[in-house]
Amino acid sequence: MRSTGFVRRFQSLVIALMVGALALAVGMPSSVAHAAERHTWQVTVGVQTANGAISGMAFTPSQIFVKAGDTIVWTVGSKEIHTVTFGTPPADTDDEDAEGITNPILNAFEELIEQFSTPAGGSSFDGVSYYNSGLMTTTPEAAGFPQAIQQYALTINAPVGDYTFYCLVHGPIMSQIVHVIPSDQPYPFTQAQYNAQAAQQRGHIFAQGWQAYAQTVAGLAPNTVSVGASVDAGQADVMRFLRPNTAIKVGDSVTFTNTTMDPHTVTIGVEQGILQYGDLNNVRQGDNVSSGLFGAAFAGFGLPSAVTFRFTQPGVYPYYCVFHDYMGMVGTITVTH
Ligand SMILES: [Cu+2]
Repeated sequence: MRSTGFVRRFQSLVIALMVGALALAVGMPSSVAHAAERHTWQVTVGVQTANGAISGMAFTPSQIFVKAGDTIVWTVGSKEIHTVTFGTPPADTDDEDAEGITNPILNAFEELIEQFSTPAGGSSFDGVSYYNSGLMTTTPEAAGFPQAIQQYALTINAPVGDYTFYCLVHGPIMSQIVHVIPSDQPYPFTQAQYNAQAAQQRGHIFAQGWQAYAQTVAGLAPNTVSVGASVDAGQADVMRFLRPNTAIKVGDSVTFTNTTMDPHTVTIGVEQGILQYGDLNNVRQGDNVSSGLFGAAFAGFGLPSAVTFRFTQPGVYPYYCVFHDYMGMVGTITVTH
């Protein structure tokens, strides 16, 4: 009896396994049917350390495989501003001269901000038209763009093929390939796998940023401040004044250098715009003085890659970057007799 019962239980187990296998086999056509189901994929735009010091110009993951009917949701992961863009933006139709902006630098800035901020293309991606999310940041108010968004979604209705999305603010160095695959092909990765890839990418960017941070500080000449630092032509950016606190004597100077691709300023006192103002050669307590936008990347506008401030009165001079103070780009010059 016992053995019969055992055999019976064993047989029912075998039957259960067979039924299970049959269910799987029967399930196969229905999993093909599942392929036509719409998936939603999550992607992060830009990465930044919690303290804002290291900012990565990257979509994570850098590649994603989708099928027609799927939706991609891009969520911004940084205080740094970015866009999700496909194709070439239309030529500027606005007349900045008519708006009274005659300075070529302000004109160019105005034009770029307009381009970044203008959403285009709607929510269905056809693979041909121009698409733009508009500006994205985790901190719209602090970044100075209250209209900026945190999420952007597109439903993919493009033919099978590869499509490169990029960030208008940071150019082609910050891009992502969206592979649209045939609907009868299996997805090569799950969302969990993409998340793991993204975490790995993020870790790599942050490590590179901190390494650039340490190397830049180690290589600084006396009374010199590095305004940011870059890795891989800006793939990772250090959003800090490097060695931000400098102590000097009255009559001494401090030189600030910007070798990165980013626009930065060194500004003391009340902000009065993004162009240079005040007497940099004779900085005194209570002065409003600024380097204005400067850096190696802006030589085309006749702007310097380094600026020098000479302090002629003792005191503590806090300074900041008008573009990136909200990320923590601030420092102090202490002047004593
Ligand atoms: Cu800055």
